[in-house]
Amino acid sequence: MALREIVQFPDPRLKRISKPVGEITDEIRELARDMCDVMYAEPGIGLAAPQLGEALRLFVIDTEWTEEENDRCPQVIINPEIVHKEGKIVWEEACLSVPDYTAEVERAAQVTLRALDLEGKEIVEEAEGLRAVCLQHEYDHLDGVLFIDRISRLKRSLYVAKRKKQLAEESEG
Ligand code: K1U
Ligand code: ZN
Repeated sequence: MALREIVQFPDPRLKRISKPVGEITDEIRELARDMCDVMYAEPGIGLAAPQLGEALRLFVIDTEWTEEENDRCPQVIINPEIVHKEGKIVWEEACLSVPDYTAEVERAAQVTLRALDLEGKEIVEEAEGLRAVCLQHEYDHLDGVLFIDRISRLKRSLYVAKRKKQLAEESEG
């Protein structure tokens, strides 16, 4: 089946605050499957529902995946809450919805996340390093926040100008 398209900056759907998932229905299971398919195809190490245009509080993550080993271990995270943050870490981030750009972002170095899995079972996870960074990046998507909202105003405006130029050139053909 065809892969779903990723919503890209500056699409206003990326700015919405997503709604909690109620019941875990077949539609939610299908959305989670679509999200994993897109994440591995890109490839990425995470993907949030708003990136496929769905304003729902769920994301998928696989920070262990590498192209060489292609060992898939996706985790579906539903209705997450970050219940503890500690320390600081700076990581060079990218985003599948923010084409052709990376920047250093400061985040909490360790987080504790509480969420539901696809079976509706509660998960509590303590994470650090890339895993902590990625959990916070994906969690931000659910609140309509992109990593470029967490960099300096100057860097963000330079990226916005570059992106506008890129889109104008694309529409000129
Ligand atoms: O949310 C997204 O758009 C996914 C994004 C997650 C992320 C990357 C880096 C830091 C924090 C969060 C990506 O996966 S971008 C692609 C990427 O980083 C990557 C892809 C393949 C292998 C390793 C990394
Ligand atoms: Zn992202």
